[in-house]
Amino acid sequence: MMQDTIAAIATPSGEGGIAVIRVSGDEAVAVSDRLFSGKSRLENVPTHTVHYGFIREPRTGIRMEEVLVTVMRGPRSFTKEDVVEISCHGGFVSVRKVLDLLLENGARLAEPGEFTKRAYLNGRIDLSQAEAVIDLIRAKSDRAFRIAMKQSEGSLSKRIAELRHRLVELMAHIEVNIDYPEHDVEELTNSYIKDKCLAALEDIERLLATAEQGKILREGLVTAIIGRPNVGKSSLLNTLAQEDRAIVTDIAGTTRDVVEEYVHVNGIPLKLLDTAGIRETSDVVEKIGVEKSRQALSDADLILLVFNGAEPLLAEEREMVKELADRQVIAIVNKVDLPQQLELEELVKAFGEDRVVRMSLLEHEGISELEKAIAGIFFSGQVEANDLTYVSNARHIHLLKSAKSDLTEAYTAAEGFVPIDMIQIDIRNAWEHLGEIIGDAVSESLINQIFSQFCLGK
Ligand SMILES: Nc1nc2c(ncn2[C@@H]2O[C@H](COP(=O)(O)OP(=O)(O)OP(=O)(O)O)[C@@H](O)[C@H]2O)c(=O)[nH]1
Ligand SMILES: [Mg+2]
Repeated sequence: MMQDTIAAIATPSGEGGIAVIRVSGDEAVAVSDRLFSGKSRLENVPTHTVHYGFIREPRTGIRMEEVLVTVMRGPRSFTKEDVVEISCHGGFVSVRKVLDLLLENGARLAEPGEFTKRAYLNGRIDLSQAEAVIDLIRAKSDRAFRIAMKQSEGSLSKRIAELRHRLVELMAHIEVNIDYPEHDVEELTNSYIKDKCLAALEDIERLLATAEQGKILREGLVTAIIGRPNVGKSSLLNTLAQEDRAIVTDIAGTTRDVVEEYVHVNGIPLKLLDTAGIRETSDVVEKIGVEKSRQALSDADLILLVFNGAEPLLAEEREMVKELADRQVIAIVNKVDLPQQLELEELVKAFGEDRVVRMSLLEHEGISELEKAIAGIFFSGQVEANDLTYVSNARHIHLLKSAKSDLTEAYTAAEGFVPIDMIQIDIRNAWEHLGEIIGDAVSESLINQIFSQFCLGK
């Protein structure tokens, strides 16, 4: 079934300089040859070469497109099958025409993710690498991209394989002990099992510790800019976005709706939400805006709480400070270019010294201090900044947690002198759960579900 030849447009739809159609399968070269006319037939060209020519409608011989065709014979290709990539003009109609001709001449339209699925089924990449390809396509920041790239190269797979290898060794030891109790192998004491489980648990912990950061790098740290009217919230959004995204005026209550913008601070992606200033109001529109601000406030991972340094704290601001005591907050005291009236101590006491930043958005002061404070929060998880093996996929996190609980059980059992063949079962479960991350023994429906997340042509 996997032998049939598939084709799909590999580039996004719409106008572009060029568009690429990818064909993969046993017949990839033969099907392309039916349409292609150039200096030589594609079946005769060396692998990994590019050829100029035309796509012709085979029945009439009419030239449809001017193309460059790349031939990559398996197994040295993305799918390990014969692959032909046809680059043609970027207009939607011309690409579509070429694709239709391929489909009329022996290829079948690929399902979303089918190329990557073949790469997986043909053993070129494992499941976690395939999933990283999805992340690569969706990466919203340089950093997220680099992490996905690392994973697609197999950095997570390697860590998982090492872990599993050590569990196999442990299982083998236990096996020998069960089969030949008189055999003089390394004496298998409960403390030996406990040591091995503990070491594996530490590794799993370390991977799980990266999970939170990994998710943020993929999706952006949801950051709400909150404060009463006119303190400079929209000015802050514009400064961080480096463009005038939100309207700034000296009228209190300028922002009515939530304004969203993706920005990067020291490589950390933030999904910034500028909100309406929070105050009591009888204005119907503003009231809805304030409601939305409160919603953004409760959903946020990080809150940038903005104050006007030129005015003393109001009672409702004190209330807010108290309310947010157990959230991730950076207090921003804005307008330090004006004579100051705000008591800093109160904020320092509530949020801590390095979480209170004095700024003048008008004069562009304090920006690097704010960036430092944000990075401080992000990296407080103590992940080495250069260790790019992040776990960010919900499926991987779930499986790591399962393996963790299996090994914890094995450890407890060893402590309680439970018979070792019972302990063996827990260790095997952990080994299997870890295996599912890289696609060892996963069900077909799971594979289909994972690959259906891909876009067409990938
Ligand atoms: N002096 C001074 N004025 C500032 C500073 N930052 C912002 N402003 C001014 O403060 C006013 C309000 O700024 P905005 O950014 O619109 O404030 P906001 O918090 O979004 O206000 P709302 O949307 O009404 O809640 C504008 O006139 C800004 O020019 C600053 O650092 N110093
Ligand atoms: Mg505003």
